[in-house]
Amino acid sequence: MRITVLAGGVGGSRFVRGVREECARRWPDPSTGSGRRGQRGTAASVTVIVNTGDDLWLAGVRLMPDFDSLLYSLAGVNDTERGWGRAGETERVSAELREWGVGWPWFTLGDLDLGTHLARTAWLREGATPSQVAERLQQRWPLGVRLLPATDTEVDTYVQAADPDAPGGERELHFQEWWTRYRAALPALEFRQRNIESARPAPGVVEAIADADVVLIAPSNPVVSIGTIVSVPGIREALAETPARVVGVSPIIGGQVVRGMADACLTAIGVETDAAAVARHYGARSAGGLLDGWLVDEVDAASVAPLEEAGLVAASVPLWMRDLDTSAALAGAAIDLGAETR
Ligand code: FO1
Repeated sequence: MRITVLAGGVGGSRFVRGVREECARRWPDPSTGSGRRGQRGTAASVTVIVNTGDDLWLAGVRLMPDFDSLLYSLAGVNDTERGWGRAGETERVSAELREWGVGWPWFTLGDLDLGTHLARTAWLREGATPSQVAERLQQRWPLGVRLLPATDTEVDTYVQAADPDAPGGERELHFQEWWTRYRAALPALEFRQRNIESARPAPGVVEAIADADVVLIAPSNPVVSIGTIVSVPGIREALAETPARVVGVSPIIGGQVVRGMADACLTAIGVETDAAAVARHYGARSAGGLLDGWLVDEVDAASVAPLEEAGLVAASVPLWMRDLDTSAALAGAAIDLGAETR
């Protein structure tokens, strides 16, 4: 079984942990038994195409927040409370940087996390591509899945936002500033990924989509996470052409975002914060869109019938990923919906 997942950071990490667990239960790898941290191996192969639109240069180092969230979470070294960064983190270097006026005072670079950014930046400076760096970072922990940055081109997302204090009433700021400094409170007018027109899928991305048995779209931000991945020229085309079924999971439950700022992003592009509206935004593959199947929460069960009329195979299941079991059950439902749409 070959499963390819399109994912962003925090929601993506929980979902991918569920996919890994469900694969280990359904298709155990008889040769591995119980690995480090009790992680079981699987005979299935799972590839995750990771959003790179949240990436940035800060204080001289390259940050890849969604990649790192997946890396730390799958390795079991993540801060589960905050949802990003390393467990047991300290912030001594960040405090020094603040004293020097380097970086952003509202943006914390943890000491352990900075080790990752320094290693990544050193390898980039030596000439490695982001996907080669990603491969090296994954050698440290047995993740049980392969993480691929969507593109090696820097496609950092900038937000055109309304700001009454700015000349002309609006200004452009990096997505991370818009989110971590203003908590999305400056109304977003537009999201722009730099260099996106000239970006190319990273090595292995198109193949992972073309050769998959099922492609899953994680319950990640439809605009700045999944939207960025499918805006890389060549990825949408690969999704259109793959013989695999493409199944998405709604990041919206009962008209609310599960976490993050997807509601502010959806509003900016004129899409309602609603599970069915996100499905219609992605569109049915039969009508030139991305999806064959779509999972909504049980509270959104009323949208299943209209979505099926719009050409999707839809189902309602519990979407809250409270723990590994509920994440694995959700992943299993998505895999099953992929088989059903065949
Ligand atoms: N999120 C915050 O809310 N505040 C921070 O200071 C912060 C620092 C940070 C450093 C490294 C990293 O990889 C992620 C970090 N995040 C922080 C999370 C990040 O801003 C976002 O939640 C994601 O990019 C959105 O998916």
